[in-house]
Amino acid sequence: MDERRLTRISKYLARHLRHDPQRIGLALDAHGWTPVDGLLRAAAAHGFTFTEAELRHVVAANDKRRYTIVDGRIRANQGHSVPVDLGLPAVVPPEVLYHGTAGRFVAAIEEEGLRPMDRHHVHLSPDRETATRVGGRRGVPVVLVVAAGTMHADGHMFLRSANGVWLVDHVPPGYLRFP
Ligand code: HQG
Repeated sequence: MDERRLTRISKYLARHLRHDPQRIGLALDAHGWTPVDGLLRAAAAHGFTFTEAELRHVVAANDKRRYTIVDGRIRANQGHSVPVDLGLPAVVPPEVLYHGTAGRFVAAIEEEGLRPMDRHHVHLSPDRETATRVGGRRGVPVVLVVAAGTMHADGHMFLRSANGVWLVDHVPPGYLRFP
């Protein structure tokens, strides 16, 4: 499959499995799952037709493993704005994690810490390289170092998504190191 079609299907999945299932009349269950055949039908009925083989290829080839298919159902692994309970276990984080942002947000983050904004959680990366990529989506990347070990010791709960993104409710400014 050509790269452009792959990306188009992946972005279509992000939109409808994370943010706006209702736009194509899709229902997600409490844990974010929806039947694959229903998704294919709903997409086709709303003007975008792709096959189950293409869908499976996108899920398998996705650079960030954003989606999982199990038993004929599909869900996004993280990044939702609609309320879903991913049922992720709390895990002990490494001593430091990273957050990539853009320079123009830094002043507000120094003031308020990291907030989830439109998502359920603040997303943290396991390494600088990933954080730089995440921050680069929004401008010149700035990488913040998060004292995850100390946060955890202080009682903050950390979750890890199926594709290795760390999730937390909020990072108060005292746990952040700015460059
Ligand atoms: C910033 C992608 C002002 C925050 C990535 C970020 C990630 C604040 C933006 C995933 C703030 C929110 C998530 C505050 C945070 N004041 N700005 N107090 N607190 N921000 O997209 O982390 O490709 O919701 O720094 O790889 O950029 O979708 O979060 O710049 O894993 O799979 O507000 O999205 O994954 O932006 O990215 P986002 P994010 P996917």
